[in-house]
Amino acid sequence: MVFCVLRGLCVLCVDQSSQWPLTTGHWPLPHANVKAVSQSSLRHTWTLDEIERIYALPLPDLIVDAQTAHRAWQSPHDVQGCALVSIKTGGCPEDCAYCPQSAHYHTQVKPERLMAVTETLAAAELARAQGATRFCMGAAWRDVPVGADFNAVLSMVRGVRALGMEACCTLGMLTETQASALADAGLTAYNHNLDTSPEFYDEIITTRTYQHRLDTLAHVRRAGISVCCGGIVGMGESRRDRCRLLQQLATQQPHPESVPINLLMRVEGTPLADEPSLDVLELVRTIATARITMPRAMVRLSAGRTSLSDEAQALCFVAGANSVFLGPRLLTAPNPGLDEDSRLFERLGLRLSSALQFPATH
Ligand code: SAM
Ligand code: DTB
Ligand code: SF4
Repeated sequence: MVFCVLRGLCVLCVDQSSQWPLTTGHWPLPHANVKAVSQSSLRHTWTLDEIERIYALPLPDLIVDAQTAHRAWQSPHDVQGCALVSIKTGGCPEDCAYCPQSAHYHTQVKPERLMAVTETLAAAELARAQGATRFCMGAAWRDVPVGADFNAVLSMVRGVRALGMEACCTLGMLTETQASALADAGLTAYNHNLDTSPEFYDEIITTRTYQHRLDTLAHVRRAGISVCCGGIVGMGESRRDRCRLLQQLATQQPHPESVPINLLMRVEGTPLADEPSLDVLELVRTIATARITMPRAMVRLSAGRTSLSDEAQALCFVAGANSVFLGPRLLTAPNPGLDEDSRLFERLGLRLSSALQFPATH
């Protein structure tokens, strides 16, 4: 076995008390060996101080550690392609300060009713043909309405699974009963973001609490659905807030299976429209720290890619991002087109993975 070349000097190897990173120096290679290591060898005890020290490493050291973790736990050249469709757009009663779909703000988004099941499944089929393995359905709801709309969502989930794709939903708050109905329909993953640190949260959202979000995540987990949970950077939060968000995620047991990192898209009409742009290297550091502290997770470079150069995106992948949304639209905001992405992946020597993260029973 090969061990970390920085042994003794490396910030991760010096923590001799932890199970993960491994106590004898971290990340034996090749990654195939390490994949067999059970969930119990991942660390869930990260302190804020530890996360801040990792985040603030000299950039080359941070990247080496993130790449080492990436190669130990992930297939280094594969990128998961997820497709996103807004099945119910706009008119949301929540006041998330970043969101163009909130009814509290005047944006270009026109509210739309729930999309038909057939239309949704046609979009999923197209996404599959374009290389996506996961289909994510987003609804601008505070919580899921019981009745016909929820039944339609269950049909969408069943239909997406029947296409051989992973199905993900993001529908707002969920009760335990709704989570188990989604699980019974075959839902692979549920996306519900913590968005930011508990301390900064009230600056961004006042209509639901951090605890509400944690409760929904617990319901998802209990139903046996995989958790997709991350946040947004660039909303005016401090570096400490970004580290606190990562601590919230990395101390969950188990870690979220997917961690979307969104770069704020400043949308006209929202309170954050004029927020100064974030130093891109802060996004890179956030991704690298997510990769190091949650090495088994898919770290998704999510919203905001249209404002990044190819070189900035390259750094994000080098820092451990291994998933993106494919196609020219996210929910309501733009995203790089398929041609642009295939040119980018070609330039970087990366490929869209055809393997499912959860191939069998989810
Ligand atoms: N209504 C559901 C909810 O809030 O959970 C699902 C949809 S919501 C749009 C999903 C996530 O998109 C949010 O939690 C946020 O992280 C991200 N998002 C929304 N608007 C964004 C923006 N302008 N820039 C970056 N990320 C954004
Ligand atoms: C996530 O974390 N990012 C995606 C997905 N989960 C649902 C959504 C990004 C939304 C960007 C703004 C928009 O398209 O309206
Ligand atoms: Fe509604 Fe979700 Fe947008 Fe918040 S992020 S306003 S909950 S659609």
